[in-house]
Amino acid sequence: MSSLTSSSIDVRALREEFPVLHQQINGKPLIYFDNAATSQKPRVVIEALKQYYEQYNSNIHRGAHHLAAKATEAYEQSREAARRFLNASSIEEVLFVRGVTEAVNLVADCLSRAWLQAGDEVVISTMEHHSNIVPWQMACERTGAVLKVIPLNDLGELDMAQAEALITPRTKVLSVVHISNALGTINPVKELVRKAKAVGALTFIDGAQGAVHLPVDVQGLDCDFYAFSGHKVYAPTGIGVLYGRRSVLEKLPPYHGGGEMIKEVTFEKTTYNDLPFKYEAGTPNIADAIALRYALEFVEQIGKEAMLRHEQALLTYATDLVSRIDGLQVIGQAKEKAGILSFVIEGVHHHDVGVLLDNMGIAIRTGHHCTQPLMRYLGLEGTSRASFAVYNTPEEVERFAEALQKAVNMLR
Ligand code: C6P
Repeated sequence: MSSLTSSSIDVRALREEFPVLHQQINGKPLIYFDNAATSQKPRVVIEALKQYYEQYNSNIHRGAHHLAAKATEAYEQSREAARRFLNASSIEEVLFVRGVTEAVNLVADCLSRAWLQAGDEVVISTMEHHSNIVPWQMACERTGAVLKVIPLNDLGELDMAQAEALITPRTKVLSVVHISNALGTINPVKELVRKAKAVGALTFIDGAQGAVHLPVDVQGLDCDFYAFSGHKVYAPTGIGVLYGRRSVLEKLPPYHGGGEMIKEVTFEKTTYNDLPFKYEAGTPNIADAIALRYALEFVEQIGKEAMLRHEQALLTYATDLVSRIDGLQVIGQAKEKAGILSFVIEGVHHHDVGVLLDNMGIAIRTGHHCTQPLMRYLGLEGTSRASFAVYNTPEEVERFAEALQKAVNMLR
């Protein structure tokens, strides 16, 4: 693999859209391989933020003036873009949140007040991010429900036989990650949702990594909830989307109380607003929500399939090159994997790898990746992780593999 254009995507042209990529770090051209943590932002997104603040900054759904109307329209257009992105059937099912963490907290909190009871079971998996563990533990503590955890096989895939055994009529919630941020595994979420629905459970898919690498169709998946964070999909931080099935959201209580989420307030009683506003208390993150639309359209224009092909080609190439390094073990060898490469190297601490690569201008993430239970399960303290985005190139992968070999030589 030697050309900048490894697929139908013109990566050279695309890189021009990302100003941050064109800089030197420690005297070397930046290679940004920390995309699973957060992706860089294209000019259209940065411009959308600038335009909002320079031209029509205003609160939404409230003012009678021109700027308020313009901001409200842009905000709601973004909701429509998110609806299309997830193929939800209606904008009433599309809630703006800060990100996946807030989405899981919202759902777990509401379900703990209106769905879960003592003795019920919540099924998650061993590869969950802390965001999809801790809110459920809190919900279980509050209700007396019990957390059950699907184990993995040696490749870092969900053990589907065990999943089958764990999903029983006691299961009231199944909450699993679409793509593991630590292993890269793409989970068979449709099959899991089908199993959970067959026993009457509600289903939540953590799409923090899934939404950027895979086409998502919430109607096809038939899940009750699906969440993603904007900042991993080329949008700003502080904005994300929670899809919720309308019939479920209608029955659940609100999460936060305050302005916007009400129809009428008296000191005796409050009636709640219609969906989606029932779940959007207070002045929302207007600017970042508006910019989200430009990021989603940017992704749609390139095409998720083309992006996935490009990122998987980089993954295959990188896996091949780094596997030649003596003592390197790839962590997560699932048959279905997205552009995330976790590895450990015998006799070398992952933190030192990160520091030396940074000295050579290469940004990766090292540590437990907010998946401490997974690391414990694997008997690891942490890994080094390179994660790819649409603007990364085979040439960067080659430089990364060379730099990694150099780092290992220095550390041994
Ligand atoms: N993972 C990573 O480097 P927030 O922070 O709310 O945007 O997303 C949380 C989250 C939930 N689930 C998965 C699968 C994730 O990957 C993340 C965020 C980053 O892997 C930061 S820890």
